[in-house]
Amino acid sequence: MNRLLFAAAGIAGLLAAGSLAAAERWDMPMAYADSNFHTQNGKRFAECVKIGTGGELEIVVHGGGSLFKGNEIKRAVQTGQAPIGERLLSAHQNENAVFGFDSVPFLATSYEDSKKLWKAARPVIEKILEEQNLVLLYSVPWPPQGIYTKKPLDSAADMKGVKFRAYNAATARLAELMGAQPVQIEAAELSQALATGVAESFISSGSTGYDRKVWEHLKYFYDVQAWLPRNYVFVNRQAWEGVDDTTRNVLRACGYMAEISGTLESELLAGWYLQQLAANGMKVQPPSEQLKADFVEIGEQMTKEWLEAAGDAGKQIIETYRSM
Ligand code: PCA
Repeated sequence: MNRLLFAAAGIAGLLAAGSLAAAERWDMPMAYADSNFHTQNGKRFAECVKIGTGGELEIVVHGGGSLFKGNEIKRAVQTGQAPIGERLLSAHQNENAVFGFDSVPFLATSYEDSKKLWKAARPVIEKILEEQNLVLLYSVPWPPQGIYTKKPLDSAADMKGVKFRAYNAATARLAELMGAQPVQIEAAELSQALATGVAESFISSGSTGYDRKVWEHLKYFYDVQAWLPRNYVFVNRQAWEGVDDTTRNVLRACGYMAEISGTLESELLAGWYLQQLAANGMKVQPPSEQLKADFVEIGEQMTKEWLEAAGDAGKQIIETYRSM
């Protein structure tokens, strides 16, 4: 009898422990539209983690800046208000110029080069994030960046006085160097900014133009292919240390796969997005010789400025990248 009671108590104890362990749920704020490929990739990552941990860790993705706005996400994860999140990496360029390695004009303009540049930069970025209480999991690039305008653009001089939506320090500086007026706006607010005239032009991928249906307000897309900026996914250190080794391994493995599949998808969709802009009435074209020459000049200036601001860490990234 005693033995039976003991066994029953043991089973009850195990069940209680089991149900406690299964209760882990992580909210994952993301800044971009629910339908965006980064957000969809994040959802597949969450599914992978759920399956890999047998349901012990459930990650719930909140797209479109619905839980925290884009510019709040990093802080929220650093302070543990959210255990995991995704953000545009170069958005932190103001805080540390090194975060803008992927927005140096014409440094890496293809997917192949973007992967190399990330390989060179990753250990440096990982270390900076570590000092900020964050664990880096994975990163996926946006398609190449081009210029959206209302009017035809033949040279940089045509941008004089134009209200230019910026998403990081590099895009704000680009606006300045073209004589345009930079205004920082999150992608989630872009359609409204164009509708109300707060912004009249911007640089971004075909992906964001498609997500935000910018053909309702703008007419031209110039396929400049200036750079491929990255989103990255990161975890609060205490949350990371609060789960067991097996869970951390699953997070790493799913992150690894999410980086590969997300990057492939970005590349596969890049051309399709531009076709969609054209199908919706936009003129999608390469830049004129003059515009190209102007961008090269502006790009050289921005590269010089970035190298000065990013110091030794920046130099190390570029040297490693060039040696690959
Ligand atoms: N889309 C994001 C960043 C880069 C991109 O292609 C945006 O415009 O906010």
